[in-house]
Amino acid sequence: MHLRSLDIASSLGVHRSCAAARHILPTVDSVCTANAVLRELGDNRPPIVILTGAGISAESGLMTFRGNGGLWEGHRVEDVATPEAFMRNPELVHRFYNERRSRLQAADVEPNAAHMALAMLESRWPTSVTVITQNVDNLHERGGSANVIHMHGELMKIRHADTGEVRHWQVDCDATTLDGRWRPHIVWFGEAILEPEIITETLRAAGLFLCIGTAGQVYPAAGFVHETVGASVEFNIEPTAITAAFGHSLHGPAAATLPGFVEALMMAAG
Ligand code: BJW
Repeated sequence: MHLRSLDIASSLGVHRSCAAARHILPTVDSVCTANAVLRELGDNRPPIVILTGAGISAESGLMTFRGNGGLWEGHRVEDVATPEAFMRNPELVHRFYNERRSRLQAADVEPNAAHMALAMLESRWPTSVTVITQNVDNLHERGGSANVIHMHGELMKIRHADTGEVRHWQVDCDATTLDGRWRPHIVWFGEAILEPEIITETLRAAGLFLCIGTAGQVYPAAGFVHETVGASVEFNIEPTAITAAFGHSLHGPAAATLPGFVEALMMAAG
């Protein structure tokens, strides 16, 4: 193990070699990976961009899309989350989002240790930290992150189908809401993602790309790893469709793997 790895590992209470402790202390892998990334960065502390997906919110009690059969009331997400599905059956699509909006406001749904770790990183890293999330929940903001781009929209907002006006919305929405022309503020398949120019600029400026809890099956997000240069780490409970594109992978629940990784980065940042 590199000398600096030993320093950071022991100060975090990790005393075994990375290989020996891999199956005993999950945080050892996190610290080893952070140290490998720090070696790649050298003395640089470049802007960090973080792509998150449904997996980061799984431990907060929100369902992922493609796990457990990936079905919602017998529908694939691809069949519910399209403009055509909304035109065909607005009640079904509104119900899909109403149930998720309601669930997001349940007392037991709270940001987890992974959301908190990213907020801490943003407050301590010497250059910018940007979260680009595919998630429509608000757990990054509730966890303390301020620099968040919601590329697929937000559950707690609705949008006017004709004017594009966006409003904060906490209760159910359906064809009788206001003037009856409101839809979830969500990017469905076949629709353009939000903030594409800012996302492209942010990816180009980054020197470290972290990708957390996404299956890597939905584009353009799944291609972001190819738009960055520099170090990259994927955090997921299992290998994904895009694992091979990353310099490093950490397998395990994000709430277990991310805090130790972030802690080691922050210690190096001083
Ligand atoms: C854990 C964990 C734990 C579990 N810890 N990990 C190129 C090639 C082919 C197709 C396309 C292409 N480019 C575009 C397309 C078409 C399409 C697309 O990608 N189709 C695919 C099916 C192939 N893309 C689009 O249509 C996009 N728009 C677009 O490209 O527009 C072009 C355009 C330009 C200009 C004008 C007009 C058009 C839009 C995509 C919109 C996606 N929308 C959805 C639903 C809406 C939001 C919502 O309801 O919430 O977004 S689909 C759904 O998938 C949702 C998610 O944000 C998205 C990604 O899912 P995610 O996050 O990866 O979740 P899961 O469940 O799949 O995976 C969870 C992962 O977590 C797993 O890997 C687990 O292992 C892991 N995990 N617990 C760590 N504790």
